[in-house]
Amino acid sequence: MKKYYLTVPAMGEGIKEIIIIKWLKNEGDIIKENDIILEIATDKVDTEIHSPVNGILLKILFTSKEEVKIGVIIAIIDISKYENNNLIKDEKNELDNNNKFYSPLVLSIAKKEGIKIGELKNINGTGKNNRITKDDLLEYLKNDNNINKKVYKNVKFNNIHNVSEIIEMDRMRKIISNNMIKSKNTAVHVTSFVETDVTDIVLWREKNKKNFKKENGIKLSFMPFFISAVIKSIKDYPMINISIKDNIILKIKNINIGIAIALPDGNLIVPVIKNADIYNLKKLAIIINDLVKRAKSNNLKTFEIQDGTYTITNIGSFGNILGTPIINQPQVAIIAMGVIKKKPSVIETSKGDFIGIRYKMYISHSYDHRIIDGNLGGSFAKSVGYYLENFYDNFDFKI
Ligand code: CO6
Repeated sequence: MKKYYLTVPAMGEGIKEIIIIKWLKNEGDIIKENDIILEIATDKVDTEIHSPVNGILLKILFTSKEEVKIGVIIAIIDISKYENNNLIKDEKNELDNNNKFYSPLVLSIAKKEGIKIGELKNINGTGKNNRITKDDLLEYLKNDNNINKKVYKNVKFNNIHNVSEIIEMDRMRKIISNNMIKSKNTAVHVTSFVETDVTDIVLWREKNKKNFKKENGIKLSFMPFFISAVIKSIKDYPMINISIKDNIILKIKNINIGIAIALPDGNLIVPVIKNADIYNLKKLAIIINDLVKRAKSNNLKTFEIQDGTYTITNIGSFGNILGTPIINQPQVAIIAMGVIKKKPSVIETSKGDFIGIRYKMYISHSYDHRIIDGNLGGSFAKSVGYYLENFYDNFDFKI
């Protein structure tokens, strides 16, 4: 018998082990090259392990919820059986009485969601030979409200009569939830607020955005300006770009800026622009555009969400004026940019004060009071406001 030993692949810098979420194949199942064998989680992302070979799953060596180190063998696949053509015979097990073929992954999702095999024939398959793909099934579940057919066997509810729907948290939500609790239990969060006048940026962007789009094929949002102002402030206040380990402070050389991106499914991810200080506005705009696009289509790589040293969240995207964001551990601070709004404002001139209409924005800066006191945390926020307000003197805005 020829055996293939399936190991946990390298998952990127800093990841030494994974947790098995669940096996999508059972011992004895036919495996095709690229089939998803199991779902795994790291402390950064959930992902899947695909089979690099055709064969039959002979032995599963670890069970769900077990931690396994990178490189360790987790399953044995018998690849000689495939060569003997047993697959063709076994595939018949996956046929319904209409002789339609369903992949093990589709069957496994259907089973989980309480969809009977007979019901699968109602779904239009977009795969090869009109086969139903995982996406077809997920779309069906979304549109047809079939998600409610899922049976929650192990959950006891006290007050079920007033519940309209039961939704299980997906893995990403669970990770976010755990990270939030961990951060709140680790850092002593406090938040300082400043208001800044971003009129120059708004007017300059308005004047240039059409041309920018024409030349670069992407839009020029406010994010590159926010990031540039934060970078300048980190250079002025390097003790913001740190991390704490026990009682040790680690000053970080690189400025790696995380940006919070809201995902279509309601989750949130924070990709990181490594060494963000080497880029001008234009390059930042291009990088952000790419990260946002790939984040929203679930196409980020593990290393792209690692090693952030400071995080920006643009809560003005959804019209909020202020926020008290939670620090992304092991960082020590996070900044939230509020909505930019026109406001009546006092303008001081040599000929006296007058009221004018200005574009104003609140900045909220949450920081870990274990290590950052109000003076530093508040001054940092003020500095970001200053750089945004004095845009013409401080930005490389040649686009
Ligand atoms: N004010 C006013 N208008 C804004 C602002 C602000 N702050 N930000 C964006 N916009 C405008 C923007 O200019 C666009 O206008 P047009 O150019 O005229 O079309 C429009 O809103 C849409 O911008 P978009 O969001 O598409 O692009 P942007 O580059 O500004 O933002 C993003 C990218 C990834 C940051 C954003 O899409 C996003 O996901 N934002 C939400 C992030 C989030 O959910 N943060 C919450 C984290 S939890 O912080 C938290 C306080 C706690 C609760």
